Amino acid sequence: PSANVGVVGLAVMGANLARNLASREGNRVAVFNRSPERTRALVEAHPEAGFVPAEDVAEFAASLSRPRTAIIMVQAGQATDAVIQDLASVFEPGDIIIDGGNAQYTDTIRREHDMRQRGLHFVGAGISGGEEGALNGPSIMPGGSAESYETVGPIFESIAARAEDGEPCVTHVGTDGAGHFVKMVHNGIEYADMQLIAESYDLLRRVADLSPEEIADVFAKWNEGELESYLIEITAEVLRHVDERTGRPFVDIVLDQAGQKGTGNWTVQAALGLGTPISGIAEAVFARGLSSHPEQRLAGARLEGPSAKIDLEDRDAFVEDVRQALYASKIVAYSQGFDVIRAAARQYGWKIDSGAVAKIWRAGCIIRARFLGRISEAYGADADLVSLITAPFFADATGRAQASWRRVVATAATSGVPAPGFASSLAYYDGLRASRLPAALIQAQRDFFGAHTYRRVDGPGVFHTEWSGDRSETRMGD
Ligand code: NBP
Repeated sequence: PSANVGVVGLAVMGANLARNLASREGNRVAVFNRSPERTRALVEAHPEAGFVPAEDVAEFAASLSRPRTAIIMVQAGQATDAVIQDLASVFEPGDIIIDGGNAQYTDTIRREHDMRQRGLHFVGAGISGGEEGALNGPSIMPGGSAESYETVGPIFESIAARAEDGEPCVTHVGTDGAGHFVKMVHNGIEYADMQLIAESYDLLRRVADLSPEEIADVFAKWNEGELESYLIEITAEVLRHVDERTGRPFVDIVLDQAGQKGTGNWTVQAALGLGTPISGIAEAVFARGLSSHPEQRLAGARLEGPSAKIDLEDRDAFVEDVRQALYASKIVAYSQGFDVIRAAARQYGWKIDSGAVAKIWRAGCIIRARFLGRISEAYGADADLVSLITAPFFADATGRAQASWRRVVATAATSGVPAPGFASSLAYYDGLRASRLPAALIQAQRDFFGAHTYRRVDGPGVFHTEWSGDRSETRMGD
């Protein structure tokens, strides 16, 4: 056996990851793919990589030194299960199977359990950064046993993206499904981030009457400040791009229906199950949904509303308000994202270091952003932080932004431009702030129609009022 790590599944992601691995000192990479043509093509195209190719799974196993370590990069779902079973049939106790695909974390929990029964280590590793990241350095979110991380950690560190301070963007997230859960939430936050940027663009275009090119300049400028991030950067590039065929702004010739592959949806479903409000992410998923129902939108075009154009007294001030609204709403989205990670950690017994997660998102992944360093610091200062927004740095930032944020949400409403991300994030912020919520009324209604009982503000106990009788109160318990 001559290879220290192997890759199974050599489509674009697997091939790039294998090349990345092979380019790092100390790695010798075995490669295997169901259709052997793909393996041959990769080996032929990249003689410099020194790949050790295998035509079947037995040959692949024989080419790996022990403990065998193989990264699966095949289609999520059944294909992944099939490959895991194939590997498990030729691997021996102590060997490590890594799934680098976009698996559902519940599948990862099941697979880890199955493999553990067979004496094998199973690592569900979220890998972010797309094709480019796989080749040049992704952000990696592995979940699995601490023992397997001793072998897997150095391999991942060798290929991961590096943050500005040189730290590799990988950390042992937790056991079994923890890595894939965190990767899923990463994608959910990505949905929210993109939605907020899109709302900013829409308001600047339709309310402030700026051209795509002018808005590109605005985003490029924003990218020099606290909003500095990959997504803001590419937004400026997209907005500046002109369609070759028509000479029109590219953004105007793209059909306005945003697709989705499911990770945003999964994040919201998981949050619903865990009872964690991640309204910013949910609005982003729903907004893509709304965009993709042309028949409803065609019918809806008849509905009345104001014209988006309003007389702005000070356009620059409005642009700055939008920037502040974007920043504050983004803080809410990340805060909610970390809430759902922490709720899942409690549910599944994962010991997840939120600060370490924020750190590994600083480079290599789609949501890489300057302010992740601040998130990491906030959790570093207080590992039990109950809500990221309440950390001094973020409480201060949202506090400074809130007046702008309110003006933007109000302007969006009066001008008829939808801003569900901004509006719902602000409502969440005000919900957190409220000293008293109308939940009291809801609980009273629940007691009225369903005898669901209530607690009182003035002492212990659980009570029920005889709503259909004499309205006397009975103490039902403690
Ligand atoms: P695909 O998701 O398109 O899968 C193609 C690979 O799966 C090929 O190697 C194919 O083998 C193999 N495969 C299939 Br399909 N069914 C199989 C089976 N039953 N047994 C064995 N192999 C099977 O590849 P990809 O786009 O490179 O993505 C790989 C993984 O990475 C996926 O889980 C995807 O969700 C994830 N991904 C992540 C990112 C990111 O940004 N992190 C981006 C893109 C993809 P064949 O050659 O024999 O058909």
